[in-house]
Amino acid sequence: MRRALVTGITGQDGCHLAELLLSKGYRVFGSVRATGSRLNGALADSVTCLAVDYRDDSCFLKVLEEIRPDEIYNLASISFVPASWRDPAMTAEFMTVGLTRLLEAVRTTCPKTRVFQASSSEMFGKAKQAPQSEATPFHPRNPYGIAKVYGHQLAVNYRETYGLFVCSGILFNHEGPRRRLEFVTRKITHTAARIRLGMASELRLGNLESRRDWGYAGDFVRSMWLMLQQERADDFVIGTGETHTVEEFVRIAFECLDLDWRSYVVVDPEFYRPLEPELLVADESKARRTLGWQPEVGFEEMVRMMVQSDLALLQTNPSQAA
Ligand code: GDR
Repeated sequence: MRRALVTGITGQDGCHLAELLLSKGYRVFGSVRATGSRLNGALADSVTCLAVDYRDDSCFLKVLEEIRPDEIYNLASISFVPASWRDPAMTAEFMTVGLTRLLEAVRTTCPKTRVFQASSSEMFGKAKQAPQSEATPFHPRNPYGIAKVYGHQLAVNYRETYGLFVCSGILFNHEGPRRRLEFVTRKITHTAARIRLGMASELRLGNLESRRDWGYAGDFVRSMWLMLQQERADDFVIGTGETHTVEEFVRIAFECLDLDWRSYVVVDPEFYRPLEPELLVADESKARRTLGWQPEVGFEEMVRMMVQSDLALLQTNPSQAA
């Protein structure tokens, strides 16, 4: 039985990936912060969770010696971009030192283990060209993007220096019903559902003109697995190649609920960002060509899925209304 370790297993991608790996017959281990969250529901019974303190030099050594994984998916990260400005030092420590300890442990304990590193389109930031491919230079615009560049380059260096099988997926935005409420997509679908049910009266948002290349998280974790099944380790941009504005997302979400968004949306400067990236849009042609990967869930289908899921969640469990 193949064994996989997923760091950040309690996040959106961690849950999707654990389900995919279990469906393929893997034994799945997940690392969680010592004092952090736990898995709920069906996954809690099928995944073995191990507490890892990233501040401890030998944290991954013990875990890797114990479980000897065939594959490691490093998804643990700060994920909310504005939070990286609130605590840039912690962002740097967690995202760069944590990965360094992981790769050192792989190098010394199980150098044949294959590693996936979750890189981000935020690394492109003030990109000089659109769409962005694996060859586009990085120009991050926040501590999150800077830390992701460090991680990305470190992964490339462990591959080139030590011959480790390390792949980076340069992931554009990916969403779904498991997205946390602070991200704009889930904030929209959850609040729209609350408005429909009479639990809220308005939706306060920042820049409605912001554009993103939004894909479905379930599609993205498939690309992670595919990368680790190739003969050669490499880096791949993963996205849909299409962009939409926040306003388009809002309009479709409210239409799903027979509501006119203009009656409920309030633009609030509190949610504006001081610096936005330039137009971020994926050139994912290498992933399509080499991995045979393509997104299966389209933009509108994903918005509808998220709205329906929030409506059902709030109807069965109104305590989720806050
Ligand atoms: P992002 O996602 O920063 O792109 O990072 P987010 O959903 O937070 O923002 C997307 C865009 O929406 C605009 N926006 C708002 N955003 C939030 N959160 N709240 C609002 O009220 C709001 N109003 C408008 C933002 O300005 C922005 O332009 C995500 C994360 O998953 C990262 O971890 C990942 O690396 C990148 O995607 C790729």
